Amino acid sequence: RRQDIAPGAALLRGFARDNEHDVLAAIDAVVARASFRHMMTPGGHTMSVAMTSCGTAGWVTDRRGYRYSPTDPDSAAPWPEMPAVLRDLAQRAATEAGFAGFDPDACLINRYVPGARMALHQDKDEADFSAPIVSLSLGLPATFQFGGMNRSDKPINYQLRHGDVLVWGGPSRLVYHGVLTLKDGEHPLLGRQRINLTFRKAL
Ligand code: MD3
Ligand code: FE
Repeated sequence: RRQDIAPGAALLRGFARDNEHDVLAAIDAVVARASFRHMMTPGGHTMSVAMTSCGTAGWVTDRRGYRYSPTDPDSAAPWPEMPAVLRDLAQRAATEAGFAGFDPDACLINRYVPGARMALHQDKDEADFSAPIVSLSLGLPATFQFGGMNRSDKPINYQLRHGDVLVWGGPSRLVYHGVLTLKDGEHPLLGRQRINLTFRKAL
């Protein structure tokens, strides 16, 4: 059930399969109040991945830079609360990976349609790197790239499928990572898309 892929990094295959319907309903409830949108990078490029958030803070990007915001810039309202079913899932996964006590305050929800990708990057906008990041993949499979501490380190590729959960902490917290261009396909529950949730301690 648990595959250790690097120090501090664990892959929990199919971890979210048993309550996938509750998880999807919780995501739908968030998206009903804070829609997916394509944000702009500080360099002026529109991201191919559409995003929204729930929790006390949400990750945003615009011409001013990357940051966590307590409000949705589209509505100026606070982000929707993090649904308990999602927070509990992230906490159970973190515990299984050796990070008991994980208390996420932000959940970034990424939507990929065929052709969307995420270039290699580090997640370093969070205040405290001692907390792990928990990621949940849903819908179409994707190839995830797990690199090293330098952008030039050759990444190892992993196929992520519906229900897989990854936990990144300790020495793996700041590794470069990305997602290759999503291939077309049809998922029985989600259709032609992949959704990825990342639970973070942002503040
Ligand atoms: C490794 N998302 O939102 S999740 C992101 O599938 C992001 O949407 C990808 O990278 C996605 O920032 C990958 C897996 C992941 C997330 C955070 C990490 C891997 C990580 C942080 C550190 C190391
Ligand atoms: Fe990331």
